[in-house]
Amino acid sequence: MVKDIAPKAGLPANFLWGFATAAYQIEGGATADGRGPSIWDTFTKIPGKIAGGATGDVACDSYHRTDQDIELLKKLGAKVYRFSISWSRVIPLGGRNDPVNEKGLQYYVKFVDDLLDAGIVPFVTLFHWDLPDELDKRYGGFLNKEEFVADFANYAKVMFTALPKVKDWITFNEPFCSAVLGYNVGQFAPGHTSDRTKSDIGDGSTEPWIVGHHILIAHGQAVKVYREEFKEAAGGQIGITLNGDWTEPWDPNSEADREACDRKIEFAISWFADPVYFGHYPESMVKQLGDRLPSFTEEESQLVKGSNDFYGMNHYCANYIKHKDTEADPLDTAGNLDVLMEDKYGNSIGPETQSGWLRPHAPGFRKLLNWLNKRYGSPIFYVTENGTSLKGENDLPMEEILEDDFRVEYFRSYITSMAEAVAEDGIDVRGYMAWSLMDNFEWAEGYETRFGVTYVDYENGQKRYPKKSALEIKNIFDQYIGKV
Ligand code: PNW
Repeated sequence: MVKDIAPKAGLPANFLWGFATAAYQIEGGATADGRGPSIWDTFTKIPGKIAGGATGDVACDSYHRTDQDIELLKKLGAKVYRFSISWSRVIPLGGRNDPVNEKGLQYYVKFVDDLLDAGIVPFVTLFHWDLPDELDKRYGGFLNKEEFVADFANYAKVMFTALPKVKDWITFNEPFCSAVLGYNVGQFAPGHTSDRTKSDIGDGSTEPWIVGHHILIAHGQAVKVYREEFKEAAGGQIGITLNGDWTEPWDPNSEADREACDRKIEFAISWFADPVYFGHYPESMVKQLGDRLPSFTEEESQLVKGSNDFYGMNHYCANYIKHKDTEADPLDTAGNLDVLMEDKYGNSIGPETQSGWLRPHAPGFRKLLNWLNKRYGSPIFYVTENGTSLKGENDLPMEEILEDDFRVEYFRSYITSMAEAVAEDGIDVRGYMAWSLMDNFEWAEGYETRFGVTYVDYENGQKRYPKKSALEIKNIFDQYIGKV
């Protein structure tokens, strides 16, 4: 008789784990010390765009509370902290001929020093969606290849120069979201869409592909600058962070649904990862999008190909995928398929959360790591985000919010799935950053959706209170670290 053997789970002794945030979501200090507006400062002021009319003007006030954030990280046992730089805090107008704001720059210099003094590794994202507003107004932001690429590369160089002690750099966070949510759905800044009831600017059938293309080239250019001028001296590494969920077929017996599962991952992840690893777009996208998908010149292809020292992986959930038999709509960005929460037999992919798109399904984490590992030739992985919201959490009294057992279970199951991928499948995952260190400005959902392991009391001076999950993560990692 064959006994069921539970998969091994374990992580290497030097595994880096900790928490992640992003500048616009936590910093506040919107006009402090000469910071200029980003497209999110502008977008949040448009009535009806953000739940509750919220903005990031104050957020968690981390601009003035770095000491509290570092104390919190120490208390939770974090070894690494992923945060992002507000480009318009450092270069208020954003461009390569615009002045650098020394005070804004010094905020990050001191923060990195303080983190290092506390024994915490700074993992720095250069761009987490907050483009300087002036660049959007001046030349159309991401849509203008020459200007955008040159300005991003200049900004990246300013940061590489100012922060020589940082060894871990992410160029862009989730370019998929900037491109699709910002230029097709219109739910994110700058709010372009073909839906004229929502905005009178944009063409959702072409702009997202152009934006994604230019972000890839800007990423490649920043990596080139880093490798030529900084990498060796810093002993550092650089990569891009991509978001993507696991997919299961709506009908497991349908070949078309199974193919659609791969196509969905290609449209979400390989859109960026194929150029970064292979220098060209996936065949499935070329086939569906035709001329609407830009193409790389030979020089651009060479610039982008091989531009990851590591793969930055943001991962939250899974979906069922159903192939569509009709011809693809020009506004489609998913791969001509339906994304569903239930399969053909009515099985749910996972329990509901506060986020309509997010249903936990932990086995998908190990499966997606394997999918990526195979396609991209066993890269080094850092999980740069993973976490969950809780249905109705914001309506509970604080004492109940602090007992977030659902989130504890989410982290336990997801971290276990990752530790199985490492111990059983030999995947080289070197770090994990939970989203998020604390409740914060959750983009279009404002402050109504909480992703933090720490409760932030927005009514009473943004005071921070660790939830149960904040303290449990350490126990979960203690169980696995050193076991491979
Ligand atoms: C990530 N979706 O974004 C971001 O990197 C974070 O800034 C954000 O707070 C976090 O996930 C939680 O939402 C996503 O609609 C936003 O599929 C939306 C989606 C996916 C990722």
